[in-house]
Parts: sequence; C-alpha cells; structure tokens
Amino acid sequence: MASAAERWVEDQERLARPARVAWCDGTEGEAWRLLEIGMNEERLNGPVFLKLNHKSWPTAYLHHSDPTDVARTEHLTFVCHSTREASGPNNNWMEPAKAKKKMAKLSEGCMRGRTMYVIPYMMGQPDSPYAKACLMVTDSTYVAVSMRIMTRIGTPILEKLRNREDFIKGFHSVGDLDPNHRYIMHFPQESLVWSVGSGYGGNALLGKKCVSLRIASYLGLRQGWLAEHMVIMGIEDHRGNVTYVTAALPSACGKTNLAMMESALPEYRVWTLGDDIAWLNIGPDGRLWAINPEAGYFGVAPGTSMKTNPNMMRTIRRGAFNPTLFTNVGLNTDTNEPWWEGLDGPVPENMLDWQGRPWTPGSGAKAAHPNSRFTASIINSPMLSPEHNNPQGVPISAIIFGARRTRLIPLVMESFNWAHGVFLGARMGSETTAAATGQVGVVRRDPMAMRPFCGYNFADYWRHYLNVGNRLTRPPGIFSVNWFRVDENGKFMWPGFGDNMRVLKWIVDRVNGRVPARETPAGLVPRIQDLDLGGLNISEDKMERLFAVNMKEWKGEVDDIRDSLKPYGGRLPAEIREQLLKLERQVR
Ligand code: GTP
Ligand code: SPV
Ligand code: MN
Repeated sequence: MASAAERWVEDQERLARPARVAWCDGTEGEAWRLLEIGMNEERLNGPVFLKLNHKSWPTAYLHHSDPTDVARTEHLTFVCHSTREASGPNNNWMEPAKAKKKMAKLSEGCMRGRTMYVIPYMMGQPDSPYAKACLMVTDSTYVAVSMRIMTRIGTPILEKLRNREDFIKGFHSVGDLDPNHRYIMHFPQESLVWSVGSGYGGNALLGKKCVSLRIASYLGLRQGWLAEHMVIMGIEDHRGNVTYVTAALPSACGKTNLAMMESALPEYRVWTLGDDIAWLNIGPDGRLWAINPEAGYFGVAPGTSMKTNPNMMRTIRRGAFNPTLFTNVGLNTDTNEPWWEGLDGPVPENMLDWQGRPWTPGSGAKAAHPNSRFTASIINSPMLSPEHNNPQGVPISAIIFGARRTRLIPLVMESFNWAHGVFLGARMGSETTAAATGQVGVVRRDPMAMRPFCGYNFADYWRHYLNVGNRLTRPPGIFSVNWFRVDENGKFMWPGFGDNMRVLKWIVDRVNGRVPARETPAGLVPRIQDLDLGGLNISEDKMERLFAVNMKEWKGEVDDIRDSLKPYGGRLPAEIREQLLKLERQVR
C-alpha cells in the first residue's frame, strides 16, 4: 500500500503534469548530477548554473534569477486560516477554499515538459524530538540543489516519513514567473505551503521562512514552543565557559554577521549554531532550549568581506561539504570569479552585472543586486559549535532583539522582566532593507523581527510568548540592541561587526550577575565603565550619545507604537496594554 507521502506526491503529479518525477536521495552523487543538469538547462538568458573558478572558489556555481524575482514578495504572501482573525492584521488573508481554487488553477499542468523533484527533508537534526519531517515538490533544479544545502534531505528521511501522516507539505513551481501569477500561500491548519511563480529566496526555498517560521510558528502555538527569526550563538570566555544566546533582527539587519562574528575582544570567541531561524522549546529543566532547524546559510553577499565577516568568507570559499551557490552577484569575466560591492580587493576590470550585462563602476547601478546571496552548508563554517547537531539543542541565557534604527534606540538595553522584554520585542521598529521588495529605509514596526513570518495573529503570538515565559523556571534575560544609530553627519556612531562583542560581553556579564546596570525609563543600560572598550578609539561623548534615552524625543515613536497595536483591539494581552500605558505616561 502506498504511504501518505507517496499518495500526496501522486496527487501533485496529477495536478502539475511533469514530464518525469525524480525522488531526491540526498547522496553526494546526486548533488553533482543536479548541478550537471542545471549547467545544461537553459532558463532566462543562460544556464541555471554557471561553473565558477574552482581553484579560488571550490565547488561554487553562479545562478541568476528572473529580474522581477529577486526578493521575498510580502504583498503576495498569504496566511490562510479559516478565519481572518486567526491570521491577524499582520498577515494577508484569503478564505482557504478560495485560495486553494486559485492555486489549483495556477498549478494545473504548470510542470509540463519539466522534472518534478520530490524532496523528503527534515528541519532539525533528524533524531531531535523537536525536528519536523517535511516533503516538498519543485520544478526548479536550483531549488532542489539549494534545499540539499539548506536542510537535511534524502532517503533516510523518507523512511521516517513513510509511516506518518503529519509531515509538512510544500508545493513549489516557478510557473511562468509572471509577477501577476505569483503567490506564496500558507495553510497552517493543514501544514501546507503552496508557492507558484517565484524561483528565489524565501518564496521558493520552502524549508526556510514558509515552513520553519510561518507553518512552524503555528505548530509552536499549538504545541507550546516558539519558532523565531533568530541567530543562535555560543559566546566562550577566557575560562572556557560558553553562554548561549539568540538574537532576532529583521532581514538584512545583521544576523549572519553577528552569528559568524570574529570577536574584537581577544579573550572571547563565538561559536555559531544558526544565522536565521531558531526553534525554542521549554526543556525538562525549565530552561529555554534552542535548535537551528536549518543546515545552511542563505546570506546577503554585498558587504561580505574579510574585513566584515572573515569567517563567512572562509565558509563560502571552503566548498568541502556540498556546493556553494551564488545568486545575482556580479561576475569577473577575466577570472570567472563572483564579485559584489564590498568584496576585498580592487574592482575587477571586466565584469558582468547580476543580469549578465557588461558593467563598469561608472555605470551607476550596482554590479551585484543588493539582495544577492550565497547558499552554503553550515558544516563548512570554521566556527561551527560542537553542539550544532545536539538533538536537545543548547540552553539559552539571553534573547536579544535588534533593529536598524538611526535614531532613539540605544546601543543596548536590558528589559526589567519577561513581560517588559516581550513588549520590547512587540514594539520593535526597523528601517526596511532590500531583503523584501518595496521602499528601503523607512521605519516600519517589525515585532520580534517576525512581521513577515508569523503564521497567525500577533496578539495571540504575544500572549503565547508571555505564557512561555511563565512556564520557564529559569527564563533568559531579554535585551534590545541597535548597531545603527548615527551622528549628525549620518555616520554610524558604533563600529559594529567584531566590536559588537563588547556589547555581548556586557549581556553575558548581566545574565551571570557580574555587573550592575543603570535604569532609564525605557530599560536598563550599561554604566560606561562596565563596557570593555579596550583598543577602541571612541570618545566618551559618543558613548554617552549611543545610550541617550531622552523620553521627550520619543513622542512620535510612542504614537507609532500605539497605532501599530490598535488593530489588535481587545485581543491584545493585558500585559502589553499595561506596558504601552507605562510608556505613554513617560512621554507625557
Ligand atoms: P537575512 O538573511 O535577510 O535575514 O539578513 P541578516 O539579518 O542575516 O543580515 P546580514 O548579517 O546579512 O547583514 C545585512 C547588512 O547589515 C549588511 O550590509 C551588513 O554589512 C550590515 N551589518 C551587519 N552587521 C552590522 C553592524 O554591526 N554594523 C553595521 N553598521 N552594519 C552591519
Ligand atoms: C530574510 O529575508 O529574512 C532572509 C532571506 O533570510 S529569504 O530566505 O529570502 O527570506
Ligand atoms: Mn532572515
């Protein structure tokens, strides 16, 4: 008798009518076969994969996505609970039956003449009690190769899938790539993702935002855990003690850089566990435990260099485990090497831009798309935590909420308690970036860096967050950080990157009860003398300004926060309303 998995795949085949069906076995031989297929497969203006210089970039390949398809499209992303209220004001909603009809129409025969890859995969270490079994189909060779880098795939996972019905399903087709036929639909009540019309990023690599955040956050609500847009890292001090922290920052606001940081403080070092997504479970010991459901990086290329992120440069140049993919970066045609703005060394003389057109620095536009990315296995990371495969995960001592704010928000702040910490997250705002289509650089509310990723009503999410805190006997401290405050000339006041360790060290000192803090109306901030600023050339005046909390300037901010919470009405938890009232009193 066919398993539920096989029956589901047959249904998709009947709908999409591919020329052939290929079940991915996850072997290494298969990876090279898929790359070979991609190198000979014409899409757009060239092959799916272009082999790069393997002397300097071992196992690296270049891919171009359609120029209309270069970032997540939030306006085309829907979360379809049976009621609009369950999806919340934070999501686009469509009545599930109507949404399915629409998607079925778009999917009808959409894989004609193409291969349908069937990918059995697991989010999380397969033996972890917190891992989830998933199954997806796709007609994109690029997505098939990417999924094997980003997740744990293959036949052993299929065995796990065979005797169960509760796996998470994903249908993906590039369709005709017409933006008018592009939809990323989620059906959380059935653990189903249905994505047509895009071949790039979170729209297409379904294990990432669709499954591990939107679908998983709703599973977490029902099962008592949290799926978060967070880095997981271990911070080791000179005595060898490792403190594990997670950090939530919106897209393209510094998670990957933080997770891979080369510490400016010689007696501290960072161990990476994850750079984008964390699943947080309440352990039997009453602590919060984190696993990274993913197995790879899908990181922003521009700005990545030996100066800003040497460990990532080493990772993407290593190519030891799985291929490394580059998408929408420039190409140095003399050396056949990838190139992007911010890469070390001089600008190459002969270049093609991210659309394959001849490019010179004088041409005004960027050679690499601002949301161009690399895809690389986390195994290639030189600073991979020895705990990365631990099925239980790691115990978390601090949760950090960070955002991109040129004004108001101090470099670091600690919450007074869990409820205040949840409010710090809920009232987060951040200036928008190129990671999603739309205007860049405007402040928008992005609670917990989850605005585009929470698979249900934010009001219910905050209540769930509060409940998780109440169930923890040893809850982590909650902090907020902002690396992006600028001076009157618009220059970043804080050097950032490796120097962020100075802030992390204070956080570690705080959760270990080693230093006192200074109270401001917005939260607790460091006394300057408790920050290790050794070797850093920064004036005392600048340090003061990095921590300035002048509530008189917060009026507009508080108005904006109130407006952002209004749509949740009576559903908003009382604790959040109390915190807002407190803040309102402070600006009066
Ligand atoms: P997603 O993959 O979209 O979720 O992004 P991310 O949060 O992992 O962002 P990433 O680390 O790729 O950083 C994106 C941008 O932020 C890059 O342009 C970096 O140069 C910049 N950035 C990262 N850390 C810092 C920092 O400490 N200071 C400053 N000024 N910029 C930073
Ligand atoms: C993000 O936008 O937060 C990303 C990239 O990590 S994507 O996978 O496209 O969502
Ligand atoms: Mn992300």
